[in-house]
Amino acid sequence: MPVPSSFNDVGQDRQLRSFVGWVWYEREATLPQRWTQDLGTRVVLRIGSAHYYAIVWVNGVHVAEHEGGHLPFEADISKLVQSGPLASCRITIAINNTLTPHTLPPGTILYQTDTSKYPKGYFVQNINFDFFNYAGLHRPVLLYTTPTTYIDDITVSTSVDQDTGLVDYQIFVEGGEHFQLEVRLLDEEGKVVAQGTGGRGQLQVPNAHLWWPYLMHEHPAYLYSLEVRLTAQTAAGSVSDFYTLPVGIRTVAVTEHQFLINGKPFYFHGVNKHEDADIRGKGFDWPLLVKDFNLLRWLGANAFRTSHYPYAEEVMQLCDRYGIVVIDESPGVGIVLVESYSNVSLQHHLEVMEELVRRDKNHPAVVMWSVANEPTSFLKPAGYYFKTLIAHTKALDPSRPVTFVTNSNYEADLGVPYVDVICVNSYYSWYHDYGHMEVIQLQLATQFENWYKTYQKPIIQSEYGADTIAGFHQDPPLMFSEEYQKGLLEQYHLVLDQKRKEYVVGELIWNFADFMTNQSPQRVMGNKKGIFTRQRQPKGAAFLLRERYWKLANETRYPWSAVKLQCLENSPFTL
Ligand code: BDP
Repeated sequence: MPVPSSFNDVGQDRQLRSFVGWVWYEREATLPQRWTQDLGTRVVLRIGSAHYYAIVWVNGVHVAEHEGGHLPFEADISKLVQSGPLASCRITIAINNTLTPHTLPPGTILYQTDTSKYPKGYFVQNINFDFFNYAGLHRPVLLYTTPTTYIDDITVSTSVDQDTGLVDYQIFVEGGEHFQLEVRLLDEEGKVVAQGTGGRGQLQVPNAHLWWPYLMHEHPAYLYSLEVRLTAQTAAGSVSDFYTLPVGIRTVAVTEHQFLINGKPFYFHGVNKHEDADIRGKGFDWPLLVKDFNLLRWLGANAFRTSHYPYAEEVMQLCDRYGIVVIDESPGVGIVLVESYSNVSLQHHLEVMEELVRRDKNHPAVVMWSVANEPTSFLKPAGYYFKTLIAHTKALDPSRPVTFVTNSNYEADLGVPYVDVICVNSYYSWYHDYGHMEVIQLQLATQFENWYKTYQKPIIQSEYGADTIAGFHQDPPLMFSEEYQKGLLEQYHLVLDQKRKEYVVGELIWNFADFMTNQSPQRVMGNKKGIFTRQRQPKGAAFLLRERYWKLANETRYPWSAVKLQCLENSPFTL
């Protein structure tokens, strides 16, 4: 089985495609001698993503267990690989993809006991989310080393005082008490612009280049490098550890009707994505990732939401580098049953937010956390659940706003009182009044007005769209044709163009690309609401959005020149 990849689509075995239960991965690695002989070296096994519950052994010894499919975990395996003459290391990972009401995402196992219809022991995995439940080792599994005293974590937060950028840092060292820390901040030319010593402090950068989103500034996504050097005195002598962290200096703030980046109004015009592609499923793949970023830049998209779970770290790194703003979402999707609001579920959700914030806190591209998508937030226990979850996330990271994405009625929603920005999904003339595009404007305007009059908070249209089979044409438009998708989006845009002058701060299309789902009578080999096909080829709507996003970029950019941005091949703002 290749790693990284989902195991579902690489074989010809129908049972494996829909398998629910334990799968086993095993691999032998031969380690360099220094790793196994030098007791000043710490050897770590890091698993980028294992869907969903994982148990890990090294040379037959249990080293780690982890719940949740989308975030990394590690085990210090030094003792195991340094205990004998054996230089090899057998890594065994058992993974179980079963979802229960207390996992994230939640699910249920349904046993069918009617023996006239089903064989003995027959069960199915039920889920309340609309993407295929791919499983396996989706991201790289790595072995790496550090000294025994090492830099365990760094937290950076930035602010701006007039023209001076302020970089507050905190460095966490593990494995020893006797050490010195040196910190340097370098600009893009490699020039040292500030330096410090010790585990925490503030670096001041006069005339700082701010990190701006794509298309908002002439030089978007400016990244400094924070170099952290640790020198430690250990039993094995003096050792050093060194880490470089890209740092973008920027601020984020929310007012009653605006989302501000560096004090300027920011309008999200972008997409919702999925980690999904032919054959590899949710497996990480560089060519696919770079293609997606080229498409985003072609489109003039300045943002996306990691619907409906945390994406690979490499994705976040590219967002930092290209200035694509991210709403970073937890795997809290399909929280529907009342059992999924229990203390057990809440406790797990709090831990997932801790893992997510720890992993992504230093990315300038991340401007907001989303703790969930379309929960049944009108159920009674949802109020306490979201209050606690959002407060916890804010305590973990006071620098970013927090939201969850709702599709509940504005009067019934018990979670929205706690969010900073209201994110609303709606599918007018798709799941309701199908075929009737003429009702969209009225219904959408009413939606925005109701939410705003109740809460006076900025609103993002966090999903809207229509299933479209590439190559289906019909005029006047009928559902599933490319014309219908375009027509529906145009109706939304008419209202968005009015409301963005008031309090609507963003629009994210559902979805960037077609993606696989469970089989059902509503799905034709997956969800077809992509503006690109699953193979990343444009449908007609992609050209419509491209024109719109570049137009929006021209209207909303931070004015640095009179030159109009153009989505032409020779423009400096194209690829
Ligand atoms: C929304 C969900 C999204 C679905 C979409 C759809 O948030 O995951 O894929 O609807 O039905 O409700 O296409």
